[in-house]
Amino acid sequence: MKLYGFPPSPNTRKVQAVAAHLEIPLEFAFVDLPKGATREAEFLLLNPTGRTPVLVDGEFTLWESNAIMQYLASMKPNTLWPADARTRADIARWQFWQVGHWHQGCGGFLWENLVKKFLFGQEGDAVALKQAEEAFHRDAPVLDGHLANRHYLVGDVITLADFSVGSYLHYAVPARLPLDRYRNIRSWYERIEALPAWRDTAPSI
Ligand SMILES: N[C@@H](CCC(=O)N[C@@H](CS)C(=O)NCC(=O)O)C(=O)O
Repeated sequence: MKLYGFPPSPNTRKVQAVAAHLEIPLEFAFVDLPKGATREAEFLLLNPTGRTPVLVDGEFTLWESNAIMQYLASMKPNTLWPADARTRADIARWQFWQVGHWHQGCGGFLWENLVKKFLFGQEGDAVALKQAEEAFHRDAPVLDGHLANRHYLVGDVITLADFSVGSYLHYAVPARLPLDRYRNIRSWYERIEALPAWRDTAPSI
């Protein structure tokens, strides 16, 4: 199987972390995002939405990082994505929440405070940062409250949900995520950071 991705992106890294955790070998194809490689015709044949990551498994091509994570984790029995229907629904709930809601705050901070500087040498836009801050403080209390008496998001062990929701936090400091008041989120992310699969897939920048 071949994964097309950009290692500094949280969406690529969470897929790589799942593969590493489950010891599923993946051939890696670097997609040069800063050079606009996702808009080239060859890449658009893989993913017409022009985004990474993309997994190619023989004749099957799959995009959307959370779908790729579920597909990889379906290949063998494991605790990241157990077979039980309710546990899967619970994990999927958090993965949908990540992409639909949590991303608004986290993704906004990453884009404004980090990616813009890295790609274009620009400072973050004050209005966009204000919107990201509002979204962040709307959703972070829910996550923090959920983690008050739990080590992980679903059940007692790490699952796909933790990799998806936690994926932005590697950049908490440079993206200036306002995490100060969310102690439970910070200690939960420390548990994710301690995982070999997360450490081994850390981007070099
Ligand atoms: N919901 C998608 C988001 C993918 C996405 O936004 N990927 C970004 C990198 S983080 C990308 O490839 N952007 C390329 C571009 O916008 O040109 C997923 O989870 O896979």
